Amino acid sequence: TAKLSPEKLLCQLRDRVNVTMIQGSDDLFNTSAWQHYLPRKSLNETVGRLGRCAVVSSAGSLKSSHLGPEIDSHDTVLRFNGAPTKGFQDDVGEKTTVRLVNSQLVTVEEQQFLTDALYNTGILIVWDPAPYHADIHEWYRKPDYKFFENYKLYRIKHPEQPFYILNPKMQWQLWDILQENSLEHIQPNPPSSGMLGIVIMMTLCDEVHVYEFLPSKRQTDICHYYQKFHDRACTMGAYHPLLFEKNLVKHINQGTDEDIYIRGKVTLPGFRNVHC
Ligand code: NCC
Repeated sequence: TAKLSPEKLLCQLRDRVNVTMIQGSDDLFNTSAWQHYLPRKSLNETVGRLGRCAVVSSAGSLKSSHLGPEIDSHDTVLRFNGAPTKGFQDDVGEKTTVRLVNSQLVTVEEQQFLTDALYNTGILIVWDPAPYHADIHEWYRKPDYKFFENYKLYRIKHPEQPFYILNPKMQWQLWDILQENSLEHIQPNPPSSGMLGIVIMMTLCDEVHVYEFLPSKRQTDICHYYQKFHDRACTMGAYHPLLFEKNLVKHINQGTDEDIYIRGKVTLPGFRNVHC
């Protein structure tokens, strides 16, 4: 269904999606108050150049996958939102280098973001569903969730842990490419954390392996590997354009169909290994 060749699509992603974190020099964040809270080092300075990276979706199909050792063999592992490792090491591994969380998780009291020790490992990145191509002023005034206060509270509690705010322009640059490469009209909601995490890692790593974003033979209606909750929309999408994201990732996969079927595994090049 995609309109561009895989090679051209990779070039579009590399050249049009700017993965940046909010910095103390950005408009509205260049106040002494904000500069005090934002990490002093850039994400690039913090992580350096990454080699083999794993992105672990939260899908129920990770259950009984025994992918843990394979996932942990990567230099860097990205996980999402409240996805745990404790008690699930055999299927998802135990290494967490980066955790990408949405602004709802950071904001909503019941999620216990400020108190659950799960979040105290690795580098944190939070993103918020900003209005379509909103400038930073509009977004700052009207974030989808008012996560700024909890961001600051977390930073006070854990000043040494790197914690970044994803620049919201990225999600719509990526959405535009998803839309251009789909025959259908896509709902104007931002890509899922999963898709954002994949592209973030493509900017940082030499090679990216993604687990159970494209479902394997273990595909199930169980939403998460760590919960009993059933909902097909978790895999197919409702709010997020998940189906379109998955079609695009399938199109640029450099691994085999067998790897998808057996391991739920996709292989993607880091952007520094994409030559246009
Ligand atoms: O469920 P969620 O996502 O945290 O999952 C992380 C990413 O894994 C991929 N996934 C997940 C389940 C599944 N069966 N198949 C998958 O492919 C997706 O790429 C997904 O992005 C999110 O994207 O941030 C999301 O967050 C949850 C929820 O807010 C958090 O888990 C915090 O509790 C959303 N669920 C609800 O709001 C009820 C979900 O829609 C999207």
